[in-house]
Amino acid sequence: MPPVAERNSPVDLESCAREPIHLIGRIQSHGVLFALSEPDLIVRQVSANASTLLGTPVDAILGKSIEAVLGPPQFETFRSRLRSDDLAPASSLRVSIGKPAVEMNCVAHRHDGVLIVECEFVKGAHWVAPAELSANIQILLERMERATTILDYCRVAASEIQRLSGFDRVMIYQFDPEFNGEVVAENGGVTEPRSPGNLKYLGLRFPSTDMPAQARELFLQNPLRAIADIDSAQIPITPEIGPRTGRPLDMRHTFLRSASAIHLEYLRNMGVRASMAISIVVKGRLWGMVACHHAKPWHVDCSTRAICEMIARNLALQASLRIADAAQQSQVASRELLEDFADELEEADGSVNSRSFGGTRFIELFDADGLVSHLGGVVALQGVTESHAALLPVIEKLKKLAVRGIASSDKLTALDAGAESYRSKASGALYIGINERANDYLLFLRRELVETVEWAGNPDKSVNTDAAGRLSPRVSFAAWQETVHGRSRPWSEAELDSARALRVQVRHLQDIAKLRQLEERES
Ligand code: BLA
Repeated sequence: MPPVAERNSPVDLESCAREPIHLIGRIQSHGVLFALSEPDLIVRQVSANASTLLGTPVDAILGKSIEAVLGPPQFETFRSRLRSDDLAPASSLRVSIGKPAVEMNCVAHRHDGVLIVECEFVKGAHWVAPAELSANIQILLERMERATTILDYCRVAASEIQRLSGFDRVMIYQFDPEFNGEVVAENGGVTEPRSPGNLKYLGLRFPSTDMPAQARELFLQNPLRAIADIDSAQIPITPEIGPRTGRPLDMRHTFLRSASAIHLEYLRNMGVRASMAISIVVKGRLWGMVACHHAKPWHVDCSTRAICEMIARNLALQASLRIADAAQQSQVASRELLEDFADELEEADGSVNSRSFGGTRFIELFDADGLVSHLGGVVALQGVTESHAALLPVIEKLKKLAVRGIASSDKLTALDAGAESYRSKASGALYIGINERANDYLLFLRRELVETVEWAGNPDKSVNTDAAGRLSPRVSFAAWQETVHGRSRPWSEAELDSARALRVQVRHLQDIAKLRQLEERES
């Protein structure tokens, strides 16, 4: 139990995020796991259920070659796969093992100096026959070709993953910058008994605490995770500490790993018995997740899982292309504007001052509502703004936060409580520090965007702590409305890029103007 000081406090959530889920030491019961040393291929750790499957005590499996488990012909095939380094999950090996012999799909990977071999039972698993699969892929490709927006792609991916995997409900949710997720596409979802008043999750937001930082990190490394039955037995790995490594088995890349108890309780509270989650990774960051739910135990075989993973990868690729496209378009627009701006100044007297930013074109470029410019000691206000004096505390904070002159916020009240008084006029700001010594800067402002957010359950009660300090996830996922005040539309990466370009341009123009003045003085 954590020390008293750590209980009932935000530290609880941090400690949740510190749970080493990759070292959980248990697997799900629809397979067996062997951890081998190389090159001798001796079993050093094994899941306890191997004993029932093989009809031998665990001690008789440990310390022997995996050849004793696979039998000589299968062992040869297995060994040649290892030599060819062909260990991709999609290339599973069908083996027949145990007494009596059962069919299993066998997948291997290397991690932390250990060769981990996972075999899962074929019987009882949902799979798609090759003929059906090719028809499905054709339909998928046609629908993807017709999709024009990221949202279209999400919808196609959700419905095709549902069709292939057979899950009751398939959702795509997208993370915001703080890793709260909003369900943007949903298919199915009418059979879950626990959520009768809440049959749809589409449009609902889930707080970042539902999937803590270490789970997100794990999902970057291992993009697909399936839980066949949240109530099935959890099988311990034995011995717990690897005799060669001296550490618990690192299971981050395994697919049989048991899930953290708190997450199993979360799924139980949602009325979910089986789940599959696939990461959508864009530019090395989790963009979103595919979340699949089933009201009964549901196990999807590895080849079908691999296809679902491919669909999620394709979605990620489409999302990154669209994001890159949008960034390029805004880059072109800002470059053109900056070129025109430089030409006009050239034709005038060449100096940059607060009047140079008159008109609405810069406000439009940054999709802002107002602009405060402070150049050469002169303040000019355009569009919707608050007085310069009232904005000064926020400006000072942004100056301190600025990286190479740029800082932004979509919640000014978080920087200065005084911003509450003018939040309807300015709730967000983009600060461009041109010249620190001269205290020259531009401050673009955005108005408050009052938003009604529907959460899946009250986000302030996303975690409960009982008298003993034990954490548990929330029980209700019913839609819970929150009106968000004091926020503006967020500043996009492309807008921050434009801000950097504008800063470079204005500094350059100021340098030229200075040189000119010097030349004029000398001549
Ligand atoms: C894991 N939480 C997850 C995963 C998802 C979510 C997708 C990983 C996938 C999985 O193993 O199923 C969250 N699932 C969702 C959301 C939806 C969904 C948002 O279906 C919406 C539709 N969870 C909590 C709290 C904690 C917590 C309070 O609610 C901790 C204090 C922890 N979530 C938690 C942990 C994991 C997790 C530890 C990792 C589970 C594991 O893989 O061992």
